[in-house]
Parts: sequence; structure tokens; C-alpha cells
Amino acid sequence: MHRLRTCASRLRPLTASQTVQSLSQQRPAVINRTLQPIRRYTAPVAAEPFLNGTSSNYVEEMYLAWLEDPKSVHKSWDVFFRNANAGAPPGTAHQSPPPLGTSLASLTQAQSLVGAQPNVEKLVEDHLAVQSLIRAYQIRGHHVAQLDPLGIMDADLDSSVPSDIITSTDKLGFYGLDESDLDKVFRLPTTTFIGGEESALPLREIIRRLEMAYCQHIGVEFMFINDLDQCQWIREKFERPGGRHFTIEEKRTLLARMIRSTRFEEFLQRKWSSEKRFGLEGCESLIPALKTIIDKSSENGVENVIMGMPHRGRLNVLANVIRKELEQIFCQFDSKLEAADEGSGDVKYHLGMYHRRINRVTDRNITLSLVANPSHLEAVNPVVQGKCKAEQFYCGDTDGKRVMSVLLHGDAAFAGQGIVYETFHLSDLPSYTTHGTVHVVANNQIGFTTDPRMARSSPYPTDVARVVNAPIFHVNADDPEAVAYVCEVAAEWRATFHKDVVVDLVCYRRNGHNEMDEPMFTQPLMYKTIKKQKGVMLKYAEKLIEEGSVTRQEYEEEIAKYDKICEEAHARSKDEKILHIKHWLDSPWPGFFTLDGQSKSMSAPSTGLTEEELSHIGQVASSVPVEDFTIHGGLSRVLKSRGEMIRNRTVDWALGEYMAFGSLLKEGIHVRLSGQDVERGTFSHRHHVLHDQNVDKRTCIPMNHMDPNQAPYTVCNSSLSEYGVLGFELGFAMASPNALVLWEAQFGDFHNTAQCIIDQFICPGQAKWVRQNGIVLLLPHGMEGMGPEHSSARPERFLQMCNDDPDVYPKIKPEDFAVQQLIDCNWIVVNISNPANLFHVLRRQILYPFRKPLIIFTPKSLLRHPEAKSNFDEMLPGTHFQRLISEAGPAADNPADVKRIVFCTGKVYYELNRERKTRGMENTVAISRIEQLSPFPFDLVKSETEKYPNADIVWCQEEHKNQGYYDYVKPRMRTTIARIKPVWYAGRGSAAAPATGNKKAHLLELSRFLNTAFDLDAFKEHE
Ligand SMILES: Cc1ncc(C[n+]2csc(CCOP(=O)(O)OP(=O)(O)O)c2C)c(N)n1
Ligand SMILES: [Mg+2]
Repeated sequence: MHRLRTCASRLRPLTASQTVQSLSQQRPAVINRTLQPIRRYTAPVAAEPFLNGTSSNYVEEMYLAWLEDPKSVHKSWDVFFRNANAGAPPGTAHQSPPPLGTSLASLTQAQSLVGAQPNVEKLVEDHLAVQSLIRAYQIRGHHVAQLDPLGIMDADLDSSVPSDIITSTDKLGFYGLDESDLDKVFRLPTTTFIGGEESALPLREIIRRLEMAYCQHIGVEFMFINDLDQCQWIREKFERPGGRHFTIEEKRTLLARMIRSTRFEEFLQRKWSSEKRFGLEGCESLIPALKTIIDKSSENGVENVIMGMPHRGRLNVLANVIRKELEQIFCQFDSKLEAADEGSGDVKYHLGMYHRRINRVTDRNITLSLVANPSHLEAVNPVVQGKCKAEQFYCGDTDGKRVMSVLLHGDAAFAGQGIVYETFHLSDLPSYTTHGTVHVVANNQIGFTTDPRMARSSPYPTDVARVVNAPIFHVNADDPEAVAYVCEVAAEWRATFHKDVVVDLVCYRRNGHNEMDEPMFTQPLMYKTIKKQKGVMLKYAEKLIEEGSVTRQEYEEEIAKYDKICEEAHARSKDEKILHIKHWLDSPWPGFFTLDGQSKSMSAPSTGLTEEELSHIGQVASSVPVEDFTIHGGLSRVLKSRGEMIRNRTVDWALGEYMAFGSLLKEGIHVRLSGQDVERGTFSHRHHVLHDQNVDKRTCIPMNHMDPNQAPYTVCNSSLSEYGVLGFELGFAMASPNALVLWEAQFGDFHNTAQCIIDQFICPGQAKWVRQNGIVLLLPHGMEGMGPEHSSARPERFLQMCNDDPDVYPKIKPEDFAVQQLIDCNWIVVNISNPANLFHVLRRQILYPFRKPLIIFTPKSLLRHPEAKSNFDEMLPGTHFQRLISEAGPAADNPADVKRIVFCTGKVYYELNRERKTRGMENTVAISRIEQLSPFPFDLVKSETEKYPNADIVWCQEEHKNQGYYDYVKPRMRTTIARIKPVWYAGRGSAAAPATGNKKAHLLELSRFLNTAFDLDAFKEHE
């Protein structure tokens, strides 16, 4: 389907005498005009009846010009403004224009056409019409731009032509104009740059220039941006006549890049025709597009580009943008090669990469990394942003001038995946902004087999970007120069405004979804057209040959040169005997590992602190470290009670966390805590940011007043997004091992809206990509009678994904047991029952010479529980994290008398303890707390069970039987005791929901399972 695109071409060409001449006065510079403080004048003219809506803008501009220089406007306006300012009543300020005097004799014939109009009202109306016509192109010109290389689809899914875009002369009627107006000259408003040096143009030329700017191979969508300077900037980039002139050298570079992009895919196709590679055919200009963005950004001072992208063209990007050695890519196609590294690895089109090299265009160093990602489309977006933010943070790049992110998208995924929106919403938040991301959409107008009309409700796949006022440049990907131009503008936009921008490369997909896929089943007509479509490289080469920018011989030589490079790399790839996933690391941590990628040692120093350090941190935590700062009365009481606790050498949960963060900061470790309402803490226990009660927005973070040489502490309330923010923090933690990065869920159950980050990145990240990560998840958890939500952080899900074998007792030397288990595990899952253990586990996270994700189920009622406190003695040098807290009461003194050992974890311990006391069973029942659920403390559980030979074994949990920990611990406990005894269950029965919504039922369930736990006959009948 072709729309009627232009009318200028059908209109009479301009004659020399009609070309534009400037009016007698130069227009004041745009910036001066646009920055005028008075945007709404209040002079009496405002009351004129014909001044409505858009017309008032036009008159306003003229009025401002008249104020500056009365001669700068037409005589009739001069008289009008004089009369109006003198107080003429509305409707009477207008007088017919005086006859042209001799001083105006130098005006051109064209001007006199306008000036000679007998009716000034008509003159005003026509000018207003032209002004709104210009505005119509700026707003809606992209709807008729020629964006689809195939010419069969409308990029906006709408074949209608806006009625205010002039596609035939009769459409001039919409504006009250007709063909006879085409040669009249109209003064141009300051909101357009189509005039270049001219301030007025004949209507015919105005339309022609608007079509050139907005309706060719580039469709610019930007008029929704509510910042005038930004709009003016874009208008200038696309409207200025003459456009971007490419030098011969630039054209040849562009062609060379097209050749690499195209021939790379052809090479893979020749060698491995039946292998999936998600080729770029149909969107080959993606490679020059990315290279242009990188060149331009490097020119503007960027040294480090972090990229994220899906499957489409990924190998090509690795080869031709990141410049991964070709042999490393090719050997991934060799199915016989064995993997050298531990872990299960990943398919080649998911792997990441990191490369530092010289940018040949700018001759500057540049580091490029492509972040490894799962199949889950768009999931990598927040991860890239987090990594980018971290890299900016560590190099002190506070405004994103040195480090930037580039995100690539598919059209269907960009429109369909909510994470795109969530990530956009991080883009301008102080603790999450990366100061502008360049987004590139490989818009092949199809998603797998689904037509865009079935895949989105928005006109373009890119509309989501409008929420953050990002300009969107749609471009026909079969026009490499147009592509290169919008990419230059996009990079400049980012460098100028430090905001997001989108390049929508409208292209097609020459093959099926992958190389084995038949597209004709579902898109027969589209693919018939595609089969006839000449490739973009060929088209561009022919254009350059024809215009003499390159000879055919040079073109063929360039092709032969690149083919040879591929062939030679292919030959070398055959020498590779083994696959190294390590070569595909996107975030190396120099110096953290040994040269062959191992942890430098097997042990960690004690996680304890000296008495002085504990007291000092405690003092900071209980004081306001700045002068004249008024805190809330309730907070004063909190700080006072903290002070008392410190004097008594005790800590509660908040202080345990404080001690861990504070000490790490003092040791130079950056700590970053992010999540919803983390600054105060959802449960109002943390208070890491103090707010002056008398001065708006005056805050203080005592943690940053610890020591002059400390590392900075970042604590930030996040947007209400789990998927986006957890992904972001994971990315932040990827950049350096020397930071404790924590994400806290408001309540643990909300993590499931970030499930993809947990399932695809955190749990298997090291196995897939040999990439360690020490992110900490704080997940408030516990059955407090609050109903099905807000209760369970779903421990069963995390435990089910642990990689330790339930049926095998690990063969590890006793002295290495704890550490080796951690090295082998995919993540650590803990449910901690006291503040000292929280303190240790957080410090251990950093002091160990390797990194593992740490999942902590954190308490709610224990935050203020009088028994859930720890003594300084439990945190002094020599103390450490307790994987299991053994019974320490009377039962431990006479173990032979103990009839039952109850194993449990977390908060239920306090309920069990109270019940045991009530029942007076301290001598007969031992209670043992498993604090580190995974890796399972087989060794400690073993000695604990052996200590009580006459006791039966019970696992007690407050969660329902099919949830919580039971399914995880039971087989491991059975393995530990060589299955000589049963492991009984005391807890809630199986259920669909995590908790009852009825408080009474909740309490009844609690008393029932406590009863089971202490009824020594409870399991007799089952034996
Ligand atoms: C979250 C998610 N859902 C579904 C899929 C399966 N899938 C793989 S590619 C694809 C189509 C993607 O279309 P588009 O984003 O336009 O990219 P293209 O393949 O056209 O480049 C789908 C649905 C996936 N990978 N991720
Ligand atoms: Mg697509």
C-alpha cells in the first residue's frame, strides 16, 4: 500500500523570482526570542476577538518582535499594536494598512504580494494557517514518512493520512488556503528552522521543505516533549535545509560497515546453514547504526559503553561492534568442543562480552561490554542500567559524560514487555539515572510469526518511550545515510540533554524467526515481497558507485577483504580444542580472582569487630551528626533507646544491620541499599535518612558520617517496581565485587513480580555465564496473621532452586566444609533469628574471597521482639556467622534425657521457646535453629542429632506443609542421619494460599502445631 506522499513534487516548481528573500529586518536570534520571560502578554491586544488558540502564539511572537523593534513587523501590525497599546477597545485597534511607502520599495515582488492584500484580517488568517500547517508537519509528518523498506506496511499501523498534511493541493482547503496561495510568501514563525537563513518563504517552498524534513526516510516524533529548548533543538537538527552532507570518506566508511554486517551473516549461513543464529538479514544497517552512536559518543567524551540486546543480530554485534575475535565466535558453532569451565554454560546468542580497544574514528580508548542475557526478552534492560550506573559511580562520572548505556530491542518485545516501561521509569530518578540511554529498536515489523497488528495497541512499537519525553526517530533502515544521521542526532541528544532517546530502525526480516523457521506459513505476501527485495548493502553500493563515491572494483575488494578475514578466523577456530565461557565475561573483576579465575583463598577473616568499633558505630546510629537539625520526637525516642542499647552492649535488628553496614563502609566497601521505602524502613525500624522537621528537604544520612575515609553509603527509596529495581541492583552488583548491594522487598511476597530476574539471572547466573554476583535480597517474611499476602516470601521457591543434592552427604574435609559448600552453591539462603547473625552474614558476604547471591528472609515482629536481641559478645573478634544455633539450655546439659529435638528456622523459634517454657519441657525438648538453610549445614545437623541419641526428630515450621522449608530440609536431614529415624512434621497443613485471612484461624493453627511439636506422643501412632 502506498500513500500519496508528497504534494510539493506535483506542485509547480519554484521560479527563480519566487525564491525566498529576507524581509527588511533580520529576525531576532531564536534563543533570545524563546527565552523571553514574557510568554503570555497581557497587553490589550490579547482581548482582540480574532486572537484565539494558535493565532495568539503567532501574534504574540509578532508583538514581542514589535516591542523590540516596531519596524520589524508589517506596517499594519505596527499600527495595530500602537492602537491596542494606547487602549483601543477590542475590535477597533485594527486599521487598514497604509499604502506602501517609498521606504518599502526594496521589498521583493513576493513580499508585495502579501503586503498588497487589501484585507489584513485575511493576511493574519493566512499566516496563522501557514503556522499551523508547519506545526502539523512537526506533529504528524512522521505518519506519512516513507519508513517501511518493503513499502507494504505503515510503521504506525494506520494507512490513513492526517487531514492537515498536504498530500494534494485540494488539502490546502483545510487551512482556508488554495492553490493561488502557493506562491505567496509567508513569514516563518520562530518555531521552525526550514527557512535556514531566510525568515520568509513562499508556501510552495514551505511545504516542500517540511516534506523533506518530516516525510522522507526519517519520521521524527517529538512534539509531545514539553520542553521548548529540546523541541527547538530537534527541529533545528531535522529542518535546517541542506540536511547532513556525508563526505565521500564517510560514505565509504558506511559502506564498509554495511559490508561487514552483511557478509558476516552470509559467511555464517554458508558455513552453518542449519544452525540457529537469529541473523540480522533485513536489518543490516543496525551495525553502522550502533557504530555511529559509539563514534559520536566517543567524540563527546564517552569512554565506556554498556550494551544490552536480544537475540537478533547479536553475533554480528559481537563481531563487528564489540570486535570479539571471530574465531571465538566461530568455535561456538563446533558441537564437538567441550566446555572448559565449571557450570552449565549458555547458547552462543546469550553470552556477554567485554572489550577495551581504540575507537578508530576518534582514536580514543573505548570499553564496550555486552551484558549476557537470558531468552526472556527485555529482562536485561534494568541490569544494563544498573551496571552502567555502577560504572559511572565508581569513576566519579556524576553526569554520565564518560559512561553510557545502549539498549537494543525487538519491535514486538519493546511494545509488549512491561519491564521496558519499568526501566524507562528509572531513567530520571536521582539514584537510578544513567543520564540518558540510547535505545535502538530493530523493528522488523514482526515478532516470531505475529503481525504487529495483533501484537500491540499503540501505533508504533516505541510509544512506551513517550512517557519519559524521549524523542523517537523512526528511520527507514534501507537508507544507511538516514540511519547514520539519526544515530548521530541521538548520540548528540544524549550528550546534550542527558536523557533517553529512541532510534526506531524500520526494517524487515529476510528469513524466518530463526534460520530453520519457515515464514511463508503465516506471512506469505510479506515474504513474497521480501524475496524480491534487494539487500541494503547492494542498494547502497550501487548508489555510491553511480554517484562516483566508490568504484565497483573498490567495493568488490572490500568484500573480498572481509571474506578473507572470516575465512582465516574460521581456519584458526579449528585449532580451538576447548570452549572457554570465561572468554565471554561481561564484567571481569580484575585482581579479585587468581589468573585462572579461581578464588584467591578458601577462608575469610573473622567477621567480628572490636568493642570500640561496635560502640562507635552504635553512637553514630543513635545520634544526629549535624548541627541545628530537628528530628521528629518519635525518632528522638528511637535514637535514645538505641543509645541505651549500645550502653548495655546490645543490638536489635536495626542496630545489627547498622553495625554490618557501618563497619564495611569504614573498611572502604561501598554499601548500596535500594527498594521501596528502604530509607525509613517499611516497618519504621531503620531510619537511615533523617529529615529536618523545620526545613523542607533537608536530610542527613548519619551512616555517611562514620569516618572521613569511609566509602560512601547509598540508601535510596525506589520506584514501585520490583522487576526493574531488582534487575538494576543486580546490574549494579555486577560491576564490582567491592560493594555490598542489597535490594529489599517491601514484603517478601512482592519479589514474585521480579521472578524473571531471580530465575534467569540470580539463581543460575554463575552456572550460565561464569559470572559471580554478591547481591543480597532482604525479604520480609513471617506468619503474623496479616492474611495471604504480606506473609510469605516463598522460601520454598528459593530452596527448590538450590543446587545441592538432597540425597548425598557431601564429601568435604571437616575444616573446609562451610567454605567449600559456599563455593559450590548457586546461592545462599538464610533465615536468621538474631541480629548478631544478621551482622555476621552481611559482613561475611564481602569478606569471603568469592561472591554468591544471598537471600535473607528478614523478620517483621522480631524487629522489636525483646528476646530477638544480641549481645556485643556475639559480635567481637573471633565470632562468626552461625549456620546453626544449637540448643544452649538445660536440654543441652543432659542430652541423654532429651526425648525430642525440634529443628526449626527463623521467627517460630521464639514461639517454640515460649511454649516449651509454658509447658516446663526445657529438659526434655531441645530446639535447634537452622540459620543457613542452603547450603544445608549437613555437618552441624549431624552432630546435633548425634548429641541427642534418644530423641525423636521433628521439623517445625509456621508455614504450610507444601510451603516453607519442609520439602527442602526433610530429605537432607534424612540423608544426614542415614535414614535411621523419621523426620516428623509439626506445622500448618498443606494449603493453596500462604496464610489465612482470618486472625482467629491463624491463632488456632499456631496453637495446634505448637501442640504437635510438644506432644511427645503425637507421632506414636505413625511409627
Ligand atoms: C519474555 C519472552 N516471551 C516470549 C519469548 C519467545 N520469543 C522469542 S523471540 C520472540 C519474538 C520477538 O519479536 P521481536 O521482539 O520483534 O524480535 P525479533 O525476533 O523480531 O527481532 C518471542 C515471542 C521470549 N523470548 N521472551
Ligand atoms: Mg520483530
